[in-house]
Amino acid sequence: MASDISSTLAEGRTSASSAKSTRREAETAEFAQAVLAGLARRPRSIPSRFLYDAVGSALFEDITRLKEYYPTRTETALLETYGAAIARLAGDVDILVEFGSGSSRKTRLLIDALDGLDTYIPIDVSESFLTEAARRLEAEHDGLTVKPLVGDFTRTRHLAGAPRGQKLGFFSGSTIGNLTHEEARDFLVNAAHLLGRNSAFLIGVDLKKSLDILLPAYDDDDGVTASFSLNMLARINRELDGDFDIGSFAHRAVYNDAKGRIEIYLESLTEQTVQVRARRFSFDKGERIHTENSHKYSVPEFQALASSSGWRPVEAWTDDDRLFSLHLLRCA
Ligand code: SAH
Ligand code: AVI
Repeated sequence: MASDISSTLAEGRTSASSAKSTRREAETAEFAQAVLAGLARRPRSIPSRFLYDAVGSALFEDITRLKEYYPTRTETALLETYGAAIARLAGDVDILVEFGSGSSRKTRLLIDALDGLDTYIPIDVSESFLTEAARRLEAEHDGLTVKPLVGDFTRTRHLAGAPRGQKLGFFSGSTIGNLTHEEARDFLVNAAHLLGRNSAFLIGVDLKKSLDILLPAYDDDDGVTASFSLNMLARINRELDGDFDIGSFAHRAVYNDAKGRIEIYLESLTEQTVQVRARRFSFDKGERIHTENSHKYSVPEFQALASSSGWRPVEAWTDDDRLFSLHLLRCA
């Protein structure tokens, strides 16, 4: 009997670890495809989700603690102040689904405010970070089932293993701002299908503001954001047999007023040739790779986007300095 159980457990472990290595291989293949295509096109660009391997996720956590980076502490304060009101307006919730959950630190405030929550489904592309955050959260909350889903939230078409029940979506940190308006609309339309009829959705959205506040948040004095950006090149070296000289690229953050977004680039400081998976890419001095956008919205701008994407705005909360907003939406 004991050996039956242990062999079943061992088989379970084997299939779980082989699923994990298949997933890793698929992620590396996608990364390779995105990098090789992105370095060959003009302007050069690599999608921002590839910033988040284990190193990138840890660096992002460091960013959230910077004095210059106001979004995390402001959103946390909004959740502390309005958590009870959010829970009341959200109504009965059985399942909380979080997109780009990261450390799930802010989620604790929402979980504590929601009565009778049964299941938490965090979705994130950064596998080891997600697994560890989910394990910690489950250990802290008796009776809460945590079902982490590894993957790209823009391409999640069903919630594998989710029980039936009323869902609340949570998309914190203004990660929606990392999507273009078109991508954000597609994401919201898909989320409406995923979360289902009459579901609610709580989304943290960074507000438009003065460049005195905005620019340092994306280019801090200690160079943590620069390390986060440059990790894209370090990851290429680690995973794709690249030979980027990290010191000969610089992090650049600029505000594009017409598009209402911070744009982040890696700029070559010299004329140089780089090799990735045996393909050569030449850079002129000053040539850039676009790695990230971070769109900023006024409250009416975001409400208009949500309304055109299958969601009805219910309430929006902002801090007194109007740095950040939290939007509660209902599936239309
Ligand atoms: N919500 C957290 C983390 C924000 S950082 C907070 O507010 O602090 C953005 C998170 O989204 C990271 O954990 C990153 O791994 C994840 N992420 C970014 N793009 C993603 C994508 N396309 N699919 C799934 N996860 C993604
Ligand atoms: C996760 N995301 C919302 C962050 C942002 O503010 O756009 C990522 C980030 N990039 C540099 N600093 C923070």
